[in-house]
Amino acid sequence: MGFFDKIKQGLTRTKQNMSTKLNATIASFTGENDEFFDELEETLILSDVGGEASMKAVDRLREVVSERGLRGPDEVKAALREILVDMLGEKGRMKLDSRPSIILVVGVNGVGKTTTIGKLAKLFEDQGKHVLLAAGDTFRAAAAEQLGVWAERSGADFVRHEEGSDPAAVVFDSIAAAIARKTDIIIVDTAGRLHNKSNLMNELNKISRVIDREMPWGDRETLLVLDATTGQNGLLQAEEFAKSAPLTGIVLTKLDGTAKGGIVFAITQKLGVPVRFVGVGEQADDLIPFDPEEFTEALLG
Ligand SMILES: Nc1nc2c(ncn2[C@@H]2O[C@H](COP(=O)(O)OP(=O)(O)OP(=O)(O)O)[C@@H](O)[C@H]2O)c(=O)[nH]1
Ligand SMILES: [Mg+2]
Repeated sequence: MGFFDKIKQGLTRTKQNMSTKLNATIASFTGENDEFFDELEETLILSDVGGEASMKAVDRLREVVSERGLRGPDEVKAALREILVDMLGEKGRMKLDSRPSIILVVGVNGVGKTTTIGKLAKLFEDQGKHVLLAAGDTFRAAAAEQLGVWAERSGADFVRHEEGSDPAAVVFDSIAAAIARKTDIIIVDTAGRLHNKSNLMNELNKISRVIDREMPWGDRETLLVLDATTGQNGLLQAEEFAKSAPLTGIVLTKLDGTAKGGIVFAITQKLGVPVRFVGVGEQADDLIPFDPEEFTEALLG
């Protein structure tokens, strides 16, 4: 199955919810009137696009409709599509050129960090890149085993320490091993939950400092994993995590299990951080590089 079909399938529930309502609203367009724009805004908000992003999109659409003198629903739909694509930002890619480069994966427990790392390892290994997985979640029993299984599946190297040990030391050893083995990309798994929140943030800070110190020349991405099924809640989590390390990208998981795909727009607006990947299932190839145009197309149909 191609990427586009995959994203379409992953978005089935969102489509049923959002596209149907959106298309119905757009079909009712008969010319500029406040009622139409209010209804459109409401439809977007109900589709989890978020108040701020919905208002922005509709305000822009008002401008475009009047500037270009748009008439039928088809023209309005094309304009809305353009605006939505625009809101999602550039297609962009992660900068992982140094050898090694490093991806730090953060997020609250259960959102899909370890699974995403497994999928990423497969994606990079399939591209001929050599990957090392660092078991930085030393808190939860069986976390390292779970990551080890993914390492084995994808053919990635794997560094772990004892349960309860210092994750920063795991990262230190992983960097040394990656340099010695000429590994291309290190991916660091982290705990989603510790005894309390400030412990977690301190731990992430410490890992971050080790990376600064050991590979100041290295390219680094910090990916925040958010579970799409939690909707707007994820935005609060993001703000917390952003304090511990500057985020460079979002991975939105479990899009296959939710009608809340519209949350992608709220996330990009609110955080100003691009969505890099979306997760659409539990299997190794259920991770899709995010493309604003494909996504919007899949959504609006
Ligand atoms: N349907 C679906 N399930 C997913 C996706 N990504 C992850 N999961 C499932 O979500 C559950 C939690 O995934 P993990 O990868 O263990 O989450 P985690 O963030 O590492 O959790 P902690 O280690 O406890 O912090 C697992 O059952 C995964 O299979 C996705 O894109 N779609
Ligand atoms: Mg995990």
